[in-house]
Order: sequence, then structure tokens, then C-alpha cells
Amino acid sequence: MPRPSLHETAAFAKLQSLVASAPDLRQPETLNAGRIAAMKSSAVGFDLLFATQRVDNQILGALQSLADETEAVAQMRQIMAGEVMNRIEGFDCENRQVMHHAMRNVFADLARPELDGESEPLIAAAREELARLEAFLEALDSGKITNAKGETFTDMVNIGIGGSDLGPKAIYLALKAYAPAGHRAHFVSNVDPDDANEVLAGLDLSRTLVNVVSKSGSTLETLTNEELVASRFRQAGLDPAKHFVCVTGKGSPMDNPAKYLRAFYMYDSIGGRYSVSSMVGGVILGFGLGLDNFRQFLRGMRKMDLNALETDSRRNLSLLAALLGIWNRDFLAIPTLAVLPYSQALSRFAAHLQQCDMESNGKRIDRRGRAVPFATGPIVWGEPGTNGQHAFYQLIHQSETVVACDFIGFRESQRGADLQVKGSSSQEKLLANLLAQSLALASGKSSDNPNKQFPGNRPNSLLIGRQLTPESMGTLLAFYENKISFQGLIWNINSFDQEGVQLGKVLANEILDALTGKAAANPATAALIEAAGLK
Ligand code: G6Q
Repeated sequence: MPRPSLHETAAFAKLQSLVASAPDLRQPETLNAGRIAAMKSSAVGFDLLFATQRVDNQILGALQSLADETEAVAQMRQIMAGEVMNRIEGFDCENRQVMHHAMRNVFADLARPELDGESEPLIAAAREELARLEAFLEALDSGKITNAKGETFTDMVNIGIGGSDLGPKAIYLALKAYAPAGHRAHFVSNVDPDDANEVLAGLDLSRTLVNVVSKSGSTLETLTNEELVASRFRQAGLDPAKHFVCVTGKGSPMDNPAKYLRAFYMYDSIGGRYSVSSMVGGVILGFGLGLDNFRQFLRGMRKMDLNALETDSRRNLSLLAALLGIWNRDFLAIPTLAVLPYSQALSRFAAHLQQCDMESNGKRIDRRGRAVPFATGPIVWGEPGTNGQHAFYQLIHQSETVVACDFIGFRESQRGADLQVKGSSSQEKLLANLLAQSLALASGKSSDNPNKQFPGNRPNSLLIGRQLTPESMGTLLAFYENKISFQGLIWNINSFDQEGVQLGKVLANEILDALTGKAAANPATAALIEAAGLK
């Protein structure tokens, strides 16, 4: 059944009529204690504080109507139940299920069999791959699988790019504090040879495993890096087939188990940017963090997935965040979102979300192929605070361009060790900065000196949890994944294909052929090669 796009809903007109009366956060009476206490929703160990968004109860009511009219939660249920939701009606497209949720639906105590429908086979496959991974990791730990000298493996290098790199790397860095002693993970993604060379430089290859990850099994960067790294193993007198494992799609050009120590599978219906909960994340995180921690991570994701089925947006955190984002993007015309975690462990989280969000919702046609007359996914970027405060926050506070901000924080640090300096701990200083930034962006500051004026009224939310653990990391990631999907469902765009990224996979070939003398270049290509000084 064709779904209404955002502008075709009754809620759209209602929301437009409410823009003029959106709360002014600069007025001293706006950010009062009652509002701050009331504009807080809590679930699965996180509190979402949104008093510093330019919404009131009327706007929140209209946003809920928007979710109801577009049947956002019912559509999320359809995704999880295995309906074909990756499609553009009437046009050639991927035409697939969207099954990343099935990968974390592996816990008996969190099962909801009435919802699982078509996804049953994939849930079973996820359990099977997890069991195979467990057996492999046990064989490594117990010394059943060793190097040629009978020594255990200490390091694993992940070779992959985009979805086969960003999520696993962001999560590994986020949870390194929980890594078992003696296991380290490393990541090579860029076809720039300096990337692999830098990583390999510090390693004892004889005790190193390599995990080659490519769903398609045909990505130029990954295949090139695999060859480059394999040649280094051969030069060191080591057999790559005894050190290399892979994660790929069944039947892909890489699906050749004889070439690898172990081959793990991911599935067509799992988009790269949503694949960290599949074996794409499983192998490197299972080795680098331990399988128990990877399971805890999946558990946190599953809990947030279940929360995404609540119909009331005040109880459904990812839906609420999606609606606030749509209000900012389509009604307050804010083009960009900064993700600002006050947690150094989340140093690559914004980079992962940038892909997840911009690859999913950077689209301009709806699910029937019609141009959409409204803005879709924002430009997403970010860095941890407080570092960012000493850099780009200048623009966030005083530029003409308004930047919506997602602040993320944890009451407790991961590693615990801390020191009182000048009457406060480092963790207290971190959190004080976080709260201060949120309030300052909202309330602004007047001054007779125009250079010291802060316009304020800059919307932001604060998502706060107790501590960044494997489980809460999973919850946090699923919160964003589901938020992004809710936005796509409400905009009625297909969040699950990536033609713009596919284009990049073929674009370089003509220039590469011209550079290597395999084919003549067209005049513009030839001129560009010359101007760049490459020939
Ligand atoms: C993710 C993207 C993209 C993809 C990479 C790697 O959603 O489609 O980033 O993950 O291009 O693709 P392969 O895993 O097929 O090598």
C-alpha cells in the first residue's frame, strides 16, 4: 500500500503552523525547572533530555500524530518481521528484506516469537554463525589452532572498508577498556598503502591473524589490501591460508573457504552500515574484546530494538529522537547535526554514524520514485567533547548556520581511575562541560559588544547513561540505527540502498585504466591526469 510522504500528512500542515510559536529558549522563563524535569524520557538505561529542543507539548503532540499517520512503528515492526522494505516501487532496485535486527535477536529471554515471521531462518543462521565463531575462538584460546611454531595468536588485523570497517572499529575503540589481556585488534581500510604499512609495522606477523571482510567480495580497496598484506606474510615465510579468515556473502567471489583458515558469512539482506551486529563485527570484536563482551553488546542492541516497538514516542527513545530531528530539519530548516560524545572511547562513533545516517537518508526520491519536496537526512559529523570545544564549537555558538547537536554522556568513566584536582575529578569536569554547553547553546548570551553576543536558541538533546559498557554500547548504537530508520520511514524514502556509494565503486576505473596505460582516456580525464601531474 503506498504510504504518505511527510508533506502529504495532516500533521505536516499542523507542524508548519506551529513553527512561528516554537519556544524561544533564550527567554529566561523557558528553561525552567519544571520543563527540564518534564522533557525527559528514559528507557533501557538511558535518559534523553530534550528541554533544550525548541518544542512544547503541542509540537510534541503533532510530532506523535506524524508518527501515527505514517505508521512509523508498524513499519518498523514490518522491517523486523522480515518484510521486503528495501525497495523503490516500480523501479529496478535491491528489492530485499532488511534483516540487521535478526542478528541480535538471539537471546531466548528477549525473544518475541509473535513478531519474528519471515525472519526466523536468519535468526537461526545468526545463532549458527555465533556458535561457529565461539568454536573458532575457543580453538584459538585452547591452543588447538596455533601458528606453525605452536604459539597462540595475539593480534588480528581487520581488512575492510565502509560498513566493513567503520562500525567494528568504532565499537572496538569504544570497548577496548574491556578487552582481554593478550588480544589486540587493528584496522586497515584505505587503499592508500601507508595505511596497511603503518599497521603492519608494529606487528609480529607470525602471531597475527587477518580478517578480510567484504560482503560483495569484490571491493577494490579490500582485495588490494588483502593481496598487499598476504604478500608480506609470504615474504616472512608464512602461509596466508593459515593466518587469514574471511567474512563475506555466500557465493561472493571471496567465498572460497579453501583459501582461508575459517570463512564466516553475512547475508544479502544486511546493509554494510548496519552489519556490525553480524559476523562483520562478530569476528574482530569476538577476538579483540572476547565473545562474552560481543554477546553483551548484541544484548544491549536487542533491548533497544524492542523499545523501538513502543507506539508512544515518549517511551520510544529512537522514535522520539527521530521526530525531534525531523522537526529541526524540515520545520526549523537546520541543515546539519553534530554528534558530540563526552567520552573519549567514542572517538570514532560520530564517523560511524556519519556513514549510517548519510548513506541511509541522503536521498531525494521517495519509495515510489517521486522527488521529495522537503529536506531529508542532515549532514552529520562530530568529535568527542571536550576536545571539540577547543576547535569547531566556535561555529556552533556564533555562526549564522545553526547546527543541531546531540550530546552524549555517561555519569561514570569506563576505567574508574580519576583524581581530584582543584576540588573536582576529571569526570566531574567532563560532565560539567557537557551540561554547560547544552545550556549555553540554548540560552545564548547578550552583550553590548557584538563580538561577545551568543545568539542562542540552538536546539540540542542530551542522551545520558550510567557507563559505557558492552551492553550500553549496543543500546546506544541501536538507538541511532533505529532513529535513522524511523526518519527514513517517516520521510518515505528508502534508507537501505546506496546508489551513491555504488557509483564510487566504478568511477575510478576509467582513470585507473588511463593511468596504467590499459585504455585511452577521454579528453577531460586525460587533461585532469595531466593537470594533477600524474603523467
Ligand atoms: C555500507 C556501504 C558500504 C560498504 C563498503 C564495503 O552500507 O554499502 O560502505 O559496506 O563499500 O563493501 P563490501 O563489504 O562489499 O566490501
